Amino acid sequence: MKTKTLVDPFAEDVTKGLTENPKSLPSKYFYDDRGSRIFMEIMAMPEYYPTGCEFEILLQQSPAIVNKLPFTVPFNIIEFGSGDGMKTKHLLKAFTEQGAPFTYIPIDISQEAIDALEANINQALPGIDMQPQTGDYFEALTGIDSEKPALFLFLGGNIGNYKDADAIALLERFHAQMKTGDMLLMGMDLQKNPRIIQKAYDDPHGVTRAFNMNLLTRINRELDADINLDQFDFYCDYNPQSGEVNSYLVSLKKQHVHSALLNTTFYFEKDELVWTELSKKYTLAGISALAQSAGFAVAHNFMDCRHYFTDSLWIK
Ligand code: AVI
Repeated sequence: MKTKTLVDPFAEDVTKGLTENPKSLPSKYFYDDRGSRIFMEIMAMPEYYPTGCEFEILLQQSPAIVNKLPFTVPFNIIEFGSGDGMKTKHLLKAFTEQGAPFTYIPIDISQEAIDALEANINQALPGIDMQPQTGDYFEALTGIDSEKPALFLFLGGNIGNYKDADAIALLERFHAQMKTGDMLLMGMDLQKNPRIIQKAYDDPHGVTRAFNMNLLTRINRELDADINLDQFDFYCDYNPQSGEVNSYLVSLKKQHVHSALLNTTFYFEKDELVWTELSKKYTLAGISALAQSAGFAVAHNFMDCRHYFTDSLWIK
């Protein structure tokens, strides 16, 4: 039988998450190739409003965002988790039209995403000064000209997937990389009618369900496990008082599953939950408080017409 020492972070995190009480699996593991494709399907669903809202903000308000920036000398636009750049191109177009002297530095863990981004941006804005980086956000920053003022971008609402303490820790790391006067544009989902939020995550097409179940498929494939997907369900719940969507996998019976690669058996009670994701929704007051606790001040909130989502501009 194949066995594996615990040097692989996925193996370590799965082992920890499925032996702890309560059980959990980190949502960052949703995004293998299949998971990334399912996430694209989520973003295309009418019920999943955040993507369309942020698209509207950047399409319609990029000139206003550009006007809020104080930079007069050449500056960097550094984007964390840029993906394929389809939204950001509207912002870059507004900068280009104003003759702003910038270098665009997109950073993404996925080479596939960076390749798509380069093709998209080169086609939409030929001649743009672009220095794409693949890999870890903070490692990628070490090679960048840090003398220039910078606008940092963290779009898409990704901050909502971090627990409060982890969000502050991440924002503090951004803060430590920034100079006084540098700015950060943060995509953040806002609290709204709870039914709208519930439907975006507990979608009627079963796409978010497939996104969560794919974690079990990934464990089967990468850790040589024998999980029967029919014995698990997906459940998610928006709590309008806390502003949190929490997602879970639910064991439908008392069962155990075995990973041959880890040489480990994991035990589940009937109806036991495995927490898979937090997706936090903010109030404007909560956004100010979060900014402040990481050392920033909110300069402006750029919201879509329904006030569902904000691209919140912060200054160090
Ligand atoms: C990537 N992130 C901002 C998404 C969200 O809305 O929390 C991930 C997601 N999970 C379920 N649907 C979408």
